[in-house]
Amino acid sequence: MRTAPTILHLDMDAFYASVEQAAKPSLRGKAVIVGGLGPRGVVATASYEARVFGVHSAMPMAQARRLAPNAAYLVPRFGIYRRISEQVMSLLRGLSPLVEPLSLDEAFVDLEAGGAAWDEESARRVGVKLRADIRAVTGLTGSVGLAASKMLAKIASEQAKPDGLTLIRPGTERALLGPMPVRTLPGVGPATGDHLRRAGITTIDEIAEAGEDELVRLLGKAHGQALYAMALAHDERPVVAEREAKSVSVEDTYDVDIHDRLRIGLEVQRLADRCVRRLRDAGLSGRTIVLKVRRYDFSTLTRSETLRGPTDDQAVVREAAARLLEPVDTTGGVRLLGVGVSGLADYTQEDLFAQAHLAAGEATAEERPEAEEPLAEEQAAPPERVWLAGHDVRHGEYGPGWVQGSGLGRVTVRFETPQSGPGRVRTFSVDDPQLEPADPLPLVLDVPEIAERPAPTGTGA
Ligand code: TTP
Ligand code: MG
Ligand code: MG
Repeated sequence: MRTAPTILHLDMDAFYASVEQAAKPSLRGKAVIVGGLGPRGVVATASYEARVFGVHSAMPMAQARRLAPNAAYLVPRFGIYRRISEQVMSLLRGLSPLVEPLSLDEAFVDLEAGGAAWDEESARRVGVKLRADIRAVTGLTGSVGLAASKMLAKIASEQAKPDGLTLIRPGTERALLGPMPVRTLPGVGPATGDHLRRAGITTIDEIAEAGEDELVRLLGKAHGQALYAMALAHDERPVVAEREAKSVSVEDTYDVDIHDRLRIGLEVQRLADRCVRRLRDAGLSGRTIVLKVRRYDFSTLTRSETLRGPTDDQAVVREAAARLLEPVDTTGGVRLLGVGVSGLADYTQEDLFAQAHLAAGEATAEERPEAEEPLAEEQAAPPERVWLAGHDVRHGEYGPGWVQGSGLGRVTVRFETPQSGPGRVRTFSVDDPQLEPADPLPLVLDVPEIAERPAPTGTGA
């Protein structure tokens, strides 16, 4: 392991909710909940003001409404989140060629590889400047963790939240980790956590005390050994630059449309197997299983399911693909079938134990409904005049605003912009000809130029 805290982990604070607060002045400092608002919707995220009420990601929306009835409830605006994510990632790439994004709002950066930092002091300086640059460019806050390994850098940024920076001095890792709950370690989700607790292990120190043999006995060889190493703060995983391939997929077009349901099912299994082979050949695993079906009339449908953690297990991919096929209507015949895996990783980051059970056939696969953006293809654009809460509109007379709510033939709009003060609400008929959907407005008007990668700093310093 390196001796300087030069691995940086960045994670934006309450990302979707913070974007909404920056865009909508009337929501700043307020409880804001973003997610699916339908009957089966789940919370994508909640502003820190809403977390006080116990609302958190992945909670059913109905439960959130009970906990925080007065919060603002908004539908995600993926387009603007993606745009801001690109701004943030480009700032990170200014620091080092080794940037490993984990999601829209999160990435590891190897500061040593870029020559941007080589010791504690230079690393802290880079982290402080990065946070200031992110604020200047996006108007938002992100938290930074600095440590000598990925695992600890991520734990550090979590500790820094919200709007902070934490640096873990090399040499202090064991003492810091010891009293923390086992769930802090990557690879320990609810299932593994429960399993360990039943064995009397609740803290990371207790993992270390139990010893490697006991961990292997409890969790199996691979998981037991990995967890024991992490409990001792051993983590040698390198920061891996963004992969070219974001997904691995295979598909087949059939000369004659297939009608037979059984045959379609068999084809999907075969494609799943081929896809897993490709995945393994590339040394990858992935979290999201995607099924693609093109029907006789060329209408194409993609459905996806996101697992708790990355997999390269044939049985898991087969099962997920079969589940995805189940509700698809194929009566008119099928022209093309495809199976893919995206959300790629080169290690299993999430709940390893749950994953093992899944592989063993216990159906604990979990869709992450509405949390992820639907796949691009054939998720038909929403009809023009659906007024989703939080989405942007423009009124011929009153200008730009956003939908605060709609129902009973009415839509209420709050007229404000990222640069205005809190605005006023007006109500219109849903088919008011003056009202139309609009593009999101930029959060920051004069985005400052941030210097490219710093000039080589010389290693003698
Ligand atoms: P996170 O970084 O996990 O959470 P966050 O940025 O909202 O809050 P924190 O300050 O704790 O980092 O996720 C980033 C975004 O991803 C989040 O704003 C919304 C989305 N998301 C989902 O859609 N579903 C989920 O279950 C989670 C965890 C996140
Ligand atoms: Mg975040
Ligand atoms: Mg994140």
